[in-house]
Amino acid sequence: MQEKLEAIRREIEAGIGQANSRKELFELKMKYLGKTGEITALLKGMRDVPAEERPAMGKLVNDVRSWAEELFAAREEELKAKELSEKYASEKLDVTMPARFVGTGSVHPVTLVRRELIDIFAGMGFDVFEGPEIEKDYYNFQALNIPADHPARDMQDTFFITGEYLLRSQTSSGQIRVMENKKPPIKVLSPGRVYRSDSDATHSPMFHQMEGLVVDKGITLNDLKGLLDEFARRMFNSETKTRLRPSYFPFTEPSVEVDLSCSNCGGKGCRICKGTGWIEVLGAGMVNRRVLENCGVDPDVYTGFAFGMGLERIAMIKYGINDIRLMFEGDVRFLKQFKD
Ligand code: 2NM
Repeated sequence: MQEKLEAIRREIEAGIGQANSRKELFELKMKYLGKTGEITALLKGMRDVPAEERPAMGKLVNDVRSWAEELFAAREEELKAKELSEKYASEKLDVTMPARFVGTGSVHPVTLVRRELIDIFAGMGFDVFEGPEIEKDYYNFQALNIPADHPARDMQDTFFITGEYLLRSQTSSGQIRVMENKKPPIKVLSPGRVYRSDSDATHSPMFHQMEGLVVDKGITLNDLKGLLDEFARRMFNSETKTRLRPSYFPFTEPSVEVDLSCSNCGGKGCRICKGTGWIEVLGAGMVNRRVLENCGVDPDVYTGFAFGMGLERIAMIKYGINDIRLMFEGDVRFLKQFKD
């Protein structure tokens, strides 16, 4: 028995240094101290030892078992510390390393223009209302006094979905909804996507508009002119002038085209304004009394003005972009030139 115990001691002493992971150590421990381990077997064998020898023999085996348990526990601690320090070494972080570049993207020019316009008009007391893009013929045309034989109502110009529904060709359709639902005073701005069957360097089948509408007692064309002057100064620079030219829209009477003095050359004439010193930027006018009537607003009590502009066009003027298609192609080399 003594010899057997000595052999076990030597085996454990030799093996424990070889166990280089906690898993290997556990396996070795089980070989001696596990349920079917060699030391466990010797303890179980005590039953067959004569009673008078049992205490002395039991002590010998128990001593080896305690010795082994302590040895395994000590080695376990050693390996734990070793594994932890290896883990720390492999996860070491050099906080002085240069950071990886994170691309931040940029804001689309149309978004920049929309935000700026909303800022300017909200500062003048306008609410923002965005109507539906899929609109009824009634709101897009009929209510706006656009007659049945008007060219805009042609399938060649407007995307019809059914006989009754279409993709709105102007955001004024949403303003009709505002006038139907709210009593004046009304001061509303309607930004949004509009659709027209048209495509070349200056026209896109989908583009963005921003229309404004003011209705109250005693509103005149002079109020429109004053508002546009202020808008021009805020959007471009304090020297920017406005010029109204007579025009025609079915939904306004009188109607005007609004030119702004060229902010690029200050009105002297350049590439941007094609030498004229003026750039046509928006359409406007006094809301036609038939449109007011259609919305339940009494034209003998209330008057109003409205204006509309294309955001892509404003962006083209402001940033000197010569082809509208650049704004829909998503080419990052183009887009990243615009920053907040
Ligand atoms: C324009 C030009 C002139 C306009 C008219 C209306 C409404 F709903 F009041 F009738 N909203 N917007 C209008 C007037 C739009 O865009 C070139």
